[in-house]
Amino acid sequence: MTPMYEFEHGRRERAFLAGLILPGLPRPVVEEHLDELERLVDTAGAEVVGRGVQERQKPEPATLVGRGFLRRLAEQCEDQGVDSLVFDEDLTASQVRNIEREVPGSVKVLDRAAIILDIFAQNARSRETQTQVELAQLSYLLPRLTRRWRHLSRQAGGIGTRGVGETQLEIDRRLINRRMAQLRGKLAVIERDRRVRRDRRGDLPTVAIVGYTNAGKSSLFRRLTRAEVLVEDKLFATLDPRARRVALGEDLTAVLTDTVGFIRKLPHDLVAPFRSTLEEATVADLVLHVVDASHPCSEEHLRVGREVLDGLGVERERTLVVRNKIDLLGAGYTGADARRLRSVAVSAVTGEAIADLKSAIRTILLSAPDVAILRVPLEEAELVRRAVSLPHQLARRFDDESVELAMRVDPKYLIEAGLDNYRVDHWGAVGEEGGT
Ligand SMILES: Nc1nc2c(ncn2[C@@H]2O[C@H](COP(=O)(O)OP(=O)(O)OP(=O)(O)O)[C@@H](O)[C@H]2O)c(=O)[nH]1
Ligand SMILES: [Mg+2]
Repeated sequence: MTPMYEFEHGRRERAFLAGLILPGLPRPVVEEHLDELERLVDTAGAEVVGRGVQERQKPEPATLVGRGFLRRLAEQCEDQGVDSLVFDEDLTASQVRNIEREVPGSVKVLDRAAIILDIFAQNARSRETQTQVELAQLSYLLPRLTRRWRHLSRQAGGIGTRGVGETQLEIDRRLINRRMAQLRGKLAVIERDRRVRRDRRGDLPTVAIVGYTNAGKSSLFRRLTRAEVLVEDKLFATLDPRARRVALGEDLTAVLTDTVGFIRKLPHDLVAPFRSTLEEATVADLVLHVVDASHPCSEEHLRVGREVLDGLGVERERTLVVRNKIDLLGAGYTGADARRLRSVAVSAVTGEAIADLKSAIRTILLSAPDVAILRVPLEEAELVRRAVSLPHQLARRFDDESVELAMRVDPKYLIEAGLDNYRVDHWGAVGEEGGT
């Protein structure tokens, strides 16, 4: 896949950004969104030379922004030698066509989704991610291809050439559809392999790290597992999910997964191929929803993440919010947020409160509704033998008098084994609190 932005003679492409202020969407918020778009464009490899915002009651159906404003944008493009005009809103196929007519012929008209796809294409490493990205690109391209061909055939003179254009269009569409079917087939195979791999992890509990792009997911993954993974001050640095074991004290090990980041206005056809990546979150015993607490839009980031998780069917009870980057918050930060329900405040970079996070993860994993905790006196040798041979054990530890076990087990097996009376409420009755 060729990146959208190419360097010719060391010159960076020049981009101009455009946004819309609508009722309920005040200017500071729109400016924040454009800041984010600027980071996206920069990550994609182009230089942002300016931006313009228009205030309107509602979007103009044909061109998104008003005619007069569009003319001013066109002038800016002309004056500043702009290569691409990037809108923060999603553009429909016909909006792109209408805007293209108003701006200089050399200017590409793009939207946020096009930029995100471009970054994805540049950052995809594994076969699976490359397949997903290509699929997303083609489904983005398909409706726009229609438009471009119509556009071209009209330029070539309408009557006479129209048929040619349409024929070519049909061929291209057929090719793209065939390619998309192939890619879907390939993904089905890859996904099955992944499921098999996941099953081999056995009974270890799984924890998935999700959150807005650049929140510090990979940093946290690295901090918790001591694995060397790519951490970059870039959007969508991580596209390929990776899993690794993490010790949560001496008696409990979990499998931790790092995942692709979320972003606002991520179009759905783009998300679909990534669902399988995020499937790690849907099957995880616990989802760590990481947010950059130092970011001015951290609440919006949380909301976007929450919406994606809701869409994936991840219940709130299975989520722990991790407010990251607290080292960047001023001295006035008291840590009060940390006591909010199901939320922990940490710094992945300094390591502050990472031990608290680990013990919160432990507590949640071991107190899940489907986990039973047993404490059996060692002198009951037969019961101990039965208890330790039950399947799906998560954690186990001893002291001189008893053994403590945490397992996912149907209560009826405990009754059958005569172990029901040995259930206790909490993990940690034996010996001292596990070293975290
Ligand atoms: N000061 C500070 N910086 C952090 C912290 N955690 C992460 N960062 C920085 O934030 C940037 C993004 O970190 P990553 O770990 O790559 O973020 P990510 O969520 O994996 O990002 P994507 O994979 O791109 O979605 C990097 O520059 C990190 O060094 C933190 O606790 N404190
Ligand atoms: Mg990452």
